[in-house]
Amino acid sequence: MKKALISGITGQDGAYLAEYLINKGYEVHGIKRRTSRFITDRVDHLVKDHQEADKKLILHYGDLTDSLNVTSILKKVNPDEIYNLGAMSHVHVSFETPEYTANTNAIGCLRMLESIRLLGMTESVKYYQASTSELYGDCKIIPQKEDTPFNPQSPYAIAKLFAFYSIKNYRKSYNMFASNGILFNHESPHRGETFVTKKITTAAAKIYYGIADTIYLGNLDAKRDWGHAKDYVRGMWKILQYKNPEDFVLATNTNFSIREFTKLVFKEIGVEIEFSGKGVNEKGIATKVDSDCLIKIGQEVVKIDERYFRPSDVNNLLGDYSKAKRLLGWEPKYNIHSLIKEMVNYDLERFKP
Ligand code: NAP
Ligand code: F7E
Repeated sequence: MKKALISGITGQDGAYLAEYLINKGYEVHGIKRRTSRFITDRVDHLVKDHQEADKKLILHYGDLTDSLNVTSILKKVNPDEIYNLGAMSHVHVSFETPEYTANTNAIGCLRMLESIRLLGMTESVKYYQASTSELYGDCKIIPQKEDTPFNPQSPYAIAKLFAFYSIKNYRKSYNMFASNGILFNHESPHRGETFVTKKITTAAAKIYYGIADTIYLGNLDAKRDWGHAKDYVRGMWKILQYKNPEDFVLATNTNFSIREFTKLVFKEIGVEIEFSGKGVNEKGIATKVDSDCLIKIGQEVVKIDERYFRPSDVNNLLGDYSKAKRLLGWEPKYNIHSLIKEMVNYDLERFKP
């Protein structure tokens, strides 16, 4: 039985990947952080199904900022595949916690690579690094693919740049099977609630039931290439099954602005909204209501709060996944409409009175 080690197993991608690998017959080990409350809700169903009965999921306490801990887990588990998904993954928060972000996202990756080397595992282990479309940053070339130059715009992206090149360096210097997945934004019902898509679907459901009146957002002009996390964890696995360690873009080849995404979400709950005004005075107003919800025509359902603007933002990300399609046979199964439908239905059910 193959063994996989996932850092960040309690996060969105870690949970989907653990389920995917268990279904493929892997024994899955995950690193969870010590916290004062339980944070394993995304994997609790797997723990219940697989920890007691056949021990296909084993969780270890750990932290990517702790070298001895990383080395000790690697030694204990001796995995065939490592998926390094652990990160301080919020771009806006990284401006407030740049040192911690670099320690986790940049040096955390280096700690893993160096532990693999010192433990003599370079020949036996395959390593996946969670790289990101944020590396392209303020990029004038559209769409972006594997050879598009990087221009990172946040402490998050700069830390991920260090990790990206560390992978290339260890691959070349020590002949390690280490690959970067350059993943564009991917979402799901289990996305963290401070990311914009989940924030919007959550708010739309609350406004639908009259639990809230308005959602406050920041930059509505930014465009993102949004896919579904389920498709992307399948891509991560495929990247490690390829004959050579290489870097791959996973994306949907389409993008939408935050404003367009918001309109699509409200349309899904039967409400048309129109935007008017400029900058911090822009508002999204309900103009047509086709469902039983408590939203009224003329209601200001979207307003701007400048707290959500970033010191520097990334405005136009659009991926080109043709390399992954050609070499891995990977393509996304979800599009923006099926993604939004699933997220909205989940949140409507969650807040149903
Ligand atoms: P997420 O939901 O925020 O999950 C991040 C995971 O990392 C959580 O399990 C978190 O633990 C863990 N973590 C944070 N700091 C850590 C530390 N110091 N030591 C060990 N673990 C730590 O993120 P995600 O959306 O699943 O993303 C997974 C990875 O892909 C991340 O590396 C992210 O940067 C990258 N990525 C994401 C996207 C995307 O659109 N989702 C796109 C490109 C790349 P807690 O649960 O304890 O907080
Ligand atoms: O922001 C704008 C915001 O926080 C998207 C992470 O998974 O994907 C994610 O990073 C856009 C930005 O994701 C709000 O300014 C407007 O332009 O959902 P987000 P992100 O920054 O793209 C990449 C690929 C990763 O690697 C990261 O780990 O939406 N925006 N208003 C807002 N964003 C938030 N969060 N909240 C708002 O109110």
